[in-house]
Amino acid sequence: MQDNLRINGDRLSQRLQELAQIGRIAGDGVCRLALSDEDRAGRDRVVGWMRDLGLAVKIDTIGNVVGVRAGREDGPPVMTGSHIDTVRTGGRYDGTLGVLAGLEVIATLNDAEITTKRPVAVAFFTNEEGSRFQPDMFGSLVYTGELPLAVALATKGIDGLTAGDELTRIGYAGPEPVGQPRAHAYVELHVEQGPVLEAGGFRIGAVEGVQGISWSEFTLTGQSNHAGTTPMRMRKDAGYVAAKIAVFARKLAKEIGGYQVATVGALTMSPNLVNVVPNHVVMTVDLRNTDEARLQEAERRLFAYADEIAAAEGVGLTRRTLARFAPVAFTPNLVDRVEAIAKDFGLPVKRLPSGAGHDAQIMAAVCPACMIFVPSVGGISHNVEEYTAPADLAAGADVLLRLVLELAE
Ligand code: HGY
Ligand code: MN
Ligand code: MN
Repeated sequence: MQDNLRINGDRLSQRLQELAQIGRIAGDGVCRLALSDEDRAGRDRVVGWMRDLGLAVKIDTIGNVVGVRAGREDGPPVMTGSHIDTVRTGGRYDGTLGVLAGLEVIATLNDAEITTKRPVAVAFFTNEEGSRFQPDMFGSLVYTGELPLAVALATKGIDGLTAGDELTRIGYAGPEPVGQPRAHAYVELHVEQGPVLEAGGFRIGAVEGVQGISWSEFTLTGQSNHAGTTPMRMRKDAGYVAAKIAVFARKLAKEIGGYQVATVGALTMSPNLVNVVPNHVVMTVDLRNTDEARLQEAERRLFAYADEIAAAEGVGLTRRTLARFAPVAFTPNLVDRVEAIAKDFGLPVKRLPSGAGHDAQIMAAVCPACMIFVPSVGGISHNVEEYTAPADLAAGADVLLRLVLELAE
């Protein structure tokens, strides 16, 4: 009976559509920055669905929310989930698919009146994106003990507000100690956010691991001066140094090759006026690679170059690490199961690494963990045009259902 069990794809798409209205932005995108009013509204909606499905909802001191469905026996639940916070130009699937597919698994078990041996839990973690408060995977890092709660609560966001104050303001500073309930295993369904599955005609990704991530913030201090009267040889131009660092980062990624990527995503210049040589720039550089040694080489070369060009231009430079994760490998036998289940369902499946960071890479430190990917049309994500076909959403959720059932028995 359980082999023929499938989720209800329409109900899943319905919920995705409804949640996407919360924080909706032009172009059918979503903006629910972590701990914002929109995040609160999204949280309230998902907690409401959790309660409607009969889950026991627990909120911990960093605002992670876990809905637990009782099993025939007590003990650590099989956990699935993801995040519902988004970047500023977010799509409707990044994170939310994993949470709502988890709820769809619960609804399907309820409809079929199946009680699994182990409890099953659906979680959403606080601030996975790391756009407003760094680092990313914030909530799952606190859940696993890698990021101390006090440090997380004291973290200042890009708007100067602290995570603790914002968490209290939105009413999600929960009573539960972090790290509860300990998971028996963690499985996360997520859109690929890259071009690989679509390009190869694959429907499912059996994710082997997550690449290493290095986020740095550079603060450059020059001298504001008159754009017309200051000879080029007398300038201390922070904007020029920032531009040189950005061009170097791009060249470095090309030279290292392979999976190496480099992104200058955030850059603020002051006084940001047409006729003033900029004296102050804050910029970020995001470096990633599946190979830790190569990632360290990229960091070493970038940092050395930045120091060199800043010194040559008489511009002060300080650097701060915003996030740093080594590559993570998922549990091999779980990756094998994702691949085998997809084949069972007749779904073309490919093993691949994740280019994006996910809560699953953090959970892998405390329990067996894996991820299931479904294709992103055009490989687009962190963009309002993010799209995954309903049939692929349902296929991914069916693979999730089957794996959760296996792990929960
Ligand atoms: O940056 C990332 O990879 C993720 O979206 N937080
Ligand atoms: Mn995500
Ligand atoms: Mn994301």
